[in-house]
Amino acid sequence: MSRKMASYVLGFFIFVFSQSPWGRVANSAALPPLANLQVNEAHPGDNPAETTMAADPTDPKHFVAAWIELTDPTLTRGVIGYASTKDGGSIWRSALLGVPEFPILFDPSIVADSRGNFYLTCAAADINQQFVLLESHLLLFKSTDGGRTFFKTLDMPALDFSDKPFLAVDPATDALYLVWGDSLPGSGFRFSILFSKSLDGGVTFTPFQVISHQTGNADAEGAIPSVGPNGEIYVTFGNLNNRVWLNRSLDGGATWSSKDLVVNGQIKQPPRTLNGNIGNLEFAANAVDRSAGPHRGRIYVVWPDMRFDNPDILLSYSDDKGDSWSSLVRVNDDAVKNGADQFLPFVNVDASGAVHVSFLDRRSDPANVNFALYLATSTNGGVSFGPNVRISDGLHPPGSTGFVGDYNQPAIAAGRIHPIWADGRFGDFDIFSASVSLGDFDEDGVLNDGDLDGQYADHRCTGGQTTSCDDNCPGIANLAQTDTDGDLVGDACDNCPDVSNTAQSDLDRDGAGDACDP
Ligand SMILES: [Ca+2]
Ligand SMILES: [Ca+2]
Ligand SMILES: [Ca+2]
Ligand SMILES: [Ca+2]
Repeated sequence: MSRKMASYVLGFFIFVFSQSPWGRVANSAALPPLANLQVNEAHPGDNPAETTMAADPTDPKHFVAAWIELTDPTLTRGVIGYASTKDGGSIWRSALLGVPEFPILFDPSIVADSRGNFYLTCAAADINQQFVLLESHLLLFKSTDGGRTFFKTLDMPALDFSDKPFLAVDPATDALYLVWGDSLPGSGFRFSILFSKSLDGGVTFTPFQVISHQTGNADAEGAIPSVGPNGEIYVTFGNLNNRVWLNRSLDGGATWSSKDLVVNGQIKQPPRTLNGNIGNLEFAANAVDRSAGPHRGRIYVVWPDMRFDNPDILLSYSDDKGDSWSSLVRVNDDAVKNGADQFLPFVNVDASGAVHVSFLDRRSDPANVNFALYLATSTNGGVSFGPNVRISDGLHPPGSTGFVGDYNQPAIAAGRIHPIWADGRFGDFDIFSASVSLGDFDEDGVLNDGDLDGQYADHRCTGGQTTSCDDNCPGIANLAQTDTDGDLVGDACDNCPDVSNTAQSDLDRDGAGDACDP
């Protein structure tokens, strides 16, 4: 949430502290692959959105998620919703976290340390009925009981307005790194990026350092930290317009680059409000390869960009700690210039070095309103992405508020990725997740990389072959791998199953490929 948005969001308060009993959402015991699992407990009139999830390094089936729980239809009040699962995501137990002195909490970020403690940060604000900001703080909570309860360990007054804190942990040392936005005195209310760390499990934090160097009228917003294999700290942020920057510390946060490294300076920013009144704040995200694979240490950055005509997800990577950046990769694989919005990207790198980009996508709705969560995977270090897989179980509408959040952060553990997002399938927003096998998305027994050459979707099954080849429709179970037209796209996916069209272009997005759609 930006200050500009906050001035719109924070108004007409009648203070009500919100606290729900510990609720439970039980999903089906026998989960089909790619089942969508509700994470939140629905409260009438609520609008949860903006999600973050962390995995417990000591238990691969234990995850804790958090989101903003907007508790007023005018988006003027909110608490943090959070939930935990101990069975890999079929049963989630949720609760609300409120602080009496702050009518709205927002921008949650959650991480876990190597001992299974969870840390949750968020911004907090109070504002009067004339829309004047009375108080703004940065909060951090810790959970030592697996995400069942949280207690506050940090309550830091803002310089002006604390915005979008985000956390990272160095898994080798349990150092906790916190970044956020605020405006410095004399800056004319332009945001800078601030940094602080804790070396004692979130009990004490160092005085903040300013780590962004943008000049002129540029805001620096949307900071995301990550930690490289040798303890490097990388923080990306942008001006929410045409630039994404990176700053880094190679000494555990003591010193930072004296100037911001440009990840990309030619971004064409998608609209701030997408069709259907969906807020779209253009945050970039980053992740570092900590695997033992060939791209160990590579930094990946993703962001929304419409330079190719409409909002896409683009990626660039660096092998030299951010000094230089690769040429662009378009992550989403729908037809260029088809008018479909992709938005809210996040990137994770798994233990094998595969790169997973998740985002919201309207490619299958010609009206460009309803969306689904998609996953795009690269097994060649981000050089190219395989067939995008729809994780949502259909296209779903935005909720009544249009606030889908500014980010959705998945978690990976034990060979499975757990994307998390909000959609309005039940009317107002609810939070959903899925537990997705990284080796066999649809769990039909035909592996994504069935020929075991390390590359996803490079030798796809066809001609009756079902073994020693890569799944030809990796997001829909198709054990027979039938491919009538032999174009390497299985009939289960093929938008022209009788006409060879490997690229699957469908410019009018009606589900019939251009090759067979006169
Ligand atoms: Ca499969
Ligand atoms: Ca392969
Ligand atoms: Ca085919
Ligand atoms: Ca078509």
